[in-house]
Amino acid sequence: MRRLASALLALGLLVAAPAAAFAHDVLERTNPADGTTVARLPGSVVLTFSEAPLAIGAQVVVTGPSGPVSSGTPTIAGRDVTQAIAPTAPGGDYTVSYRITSDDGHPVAGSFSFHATIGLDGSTATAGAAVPVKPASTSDDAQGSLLVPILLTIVGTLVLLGVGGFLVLRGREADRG
Ligand SMILES: [Cu+2]
Repeated sequence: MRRLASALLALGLLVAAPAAAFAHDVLERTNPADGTTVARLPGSVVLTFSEAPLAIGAQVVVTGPSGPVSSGTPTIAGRDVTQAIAPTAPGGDYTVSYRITSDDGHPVAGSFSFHATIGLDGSTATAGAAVPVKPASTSDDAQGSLLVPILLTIVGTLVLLGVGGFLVLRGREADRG
């Protein structure tokens, strides 16, 4: 009985292991973390995924007040994707956009933001120029989400006008008959 149980367990592990290895990789944490302020801009940003991404097609673009400051291509070590930042990068608001290939073959993309008080070049971020940090987003449908309520309002108004007109006409006919 015990043998059968361990045989079944081994079989279960054999079946489960590949399924787990081919799941969609999701971004678990970043350094610096999304929405945070760091005293000094680090020499690199680190993105940690739920599983090790594939070595192909990884892209990390770090953009600050002076434009893109990514230095070289990202390196993948296990679940960590590290992107170096150019030593000329100033202090200020930073957005990191990434695109990796999940170990199930699917592309995974998104972005996160942070603020660095002092840049790698030693410059201090000007207080007045601070732009509100926007939340991490994995989709580009911000405009679409505004368009839908507007369209619904227009359609709703047209339907109400149509129903209202129909009722008025029917009322008139009823009066005549
Ligand atoms: Cu997937």
